[in-house]
Amino acid sequence: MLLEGLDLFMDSLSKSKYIVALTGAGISTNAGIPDFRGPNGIYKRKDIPGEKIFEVSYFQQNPADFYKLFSDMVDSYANAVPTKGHLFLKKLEDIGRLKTVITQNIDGLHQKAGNTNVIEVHGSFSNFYCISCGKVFPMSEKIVSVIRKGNVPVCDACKGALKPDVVFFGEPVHGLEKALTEVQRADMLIALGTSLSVYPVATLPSYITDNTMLVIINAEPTQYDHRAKIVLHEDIDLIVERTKLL
Ligand code: CNA
Repeated sequence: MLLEGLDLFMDSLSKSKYIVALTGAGISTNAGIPDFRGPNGIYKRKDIPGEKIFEVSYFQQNPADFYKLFSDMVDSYANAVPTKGHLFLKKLEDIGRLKTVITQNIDGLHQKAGNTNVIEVHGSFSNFYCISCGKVFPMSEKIVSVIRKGNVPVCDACKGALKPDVVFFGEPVHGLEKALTEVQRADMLIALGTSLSVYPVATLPSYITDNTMLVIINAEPTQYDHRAKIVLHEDIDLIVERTKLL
């Protein structure tokens, strides 16, 4: 079954002209960044109050709680290198087939891999802003070292807490309209490493046209598996290695 799916995937890749990738935390787990909902995801940790920690209203009242959690993860974000999954998408762009990456990830690894058209619907860690006066600060070694020590980075102008420019629950996502247009232009939509359970991004696969082939590569089942032409429940890096495109 897996081999059949792989053969069809490889054959379809070579015929597609407008591939769009929709990625999630699972494409970065092999880079050492834990996902949320996978078997080793952050939500499985007993010391973390689940999704609450990523709610914007909770952050505004308790920024220290977020940074306590993030202190032991900041280096994995700052030092991460792209996985084979990221390099595969770069290769698909280089050979003219992949046009856009829509990512829920905030780790910047698609850009590090060299993809040029990346829509970061949930923002990224490349910038921080002050929740009191709005001043923007690019991610820097100074900010990383404050976070690494378990402290809250603060604004040099007003001493307000800095928040990463990452979309928390309760905040609007970025670039959704452009993402939707790209999904509707695609002749192949590949969802990689996403549980497809965080809205509104999780609605995107429902907008594919009749001419779009939906491919899902994810370790666990998703709500869209029944609508996909190809479903590969496997490690992304193992799959992309077998395509021999790398
Ligand atoms: P999720 O809900 O945690 O789902 C990840 C999915 O990937 C799970 O179904 C896993 O089974 C699967 N998975 C994990 N590793 C692999 C692998 N190597 N091969 C195949 N499948 C794998 O994450 P989503 O992205 O769907 O949820 C959206 C959230 C997660 C967004 O708000 C992100 O900002 C947030 N997030 C991002 C990162 C990151 O930037 N790397 C890390 C953690 C969470």
